[in-house]
Amino acid sequence: MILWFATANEHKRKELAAVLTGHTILTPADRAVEFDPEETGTAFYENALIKARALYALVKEPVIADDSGLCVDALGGRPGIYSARYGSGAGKKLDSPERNALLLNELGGEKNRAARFVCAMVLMLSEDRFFLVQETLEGTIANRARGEGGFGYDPLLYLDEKRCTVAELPGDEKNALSHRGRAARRIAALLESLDKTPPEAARGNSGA
Ligand code: ITT
Repeated sequence: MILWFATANEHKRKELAAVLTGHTILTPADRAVEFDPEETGTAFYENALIKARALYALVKEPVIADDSGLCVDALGGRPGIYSARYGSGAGKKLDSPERNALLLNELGGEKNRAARFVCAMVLMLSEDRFFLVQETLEGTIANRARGEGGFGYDPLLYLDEKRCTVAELPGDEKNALSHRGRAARRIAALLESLDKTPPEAARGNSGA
């Protein structure tokens, strides 16, 4: 199936495509579709729905959207939905290493380093028909950034069971346990179950 992915983030696209094999993933940039919706929601799922609705309105084909970020308990859940914009504003835009340095600095010597990645993912099949999942990856904030893999805050989230940060994991291992990998596998299963739904049942017509 052709699935539009409402993102400008190539890392997200790679991670999603690795799970949704057998489907064609298209992003707005692939077809020069102008797409930059304002993320005005106050929760991940709201922003995921905003992105899905905005792209569906443009392409009228099935859309997936992902809103995600890092939530740090000792920072009251920040940067959370503002993860991509953390430390930015007034014409200033930080890159990932700068955001990571800022977060480490803000957290300082805090003992409670519990944190998690969150991914809200929406599959929108029509304006009124959509599915929403939200998954997490739990860890702790490392004392320093470590690892070259992944993207964003991956060098900061340390996984006890793996004894390394997410950025130190090979890509397929990240997907096997990550917030996005988990959400994408739920969407993949959903797509498969929809494929198996006979059209009569999908129309609510049992034929009786
Ligand atoms: P789109 O809105 O175009 O999808 P974006 O990068 O702006 O791209 P978000 O608004 O969802 O996406 O912001 C997510 C930010 O959270 C992202 O830029 C990273 O900084 C961080 N993030 C999300 N998933 C991550 C992951 O798997 N590993 C590391 N950081 C992640």
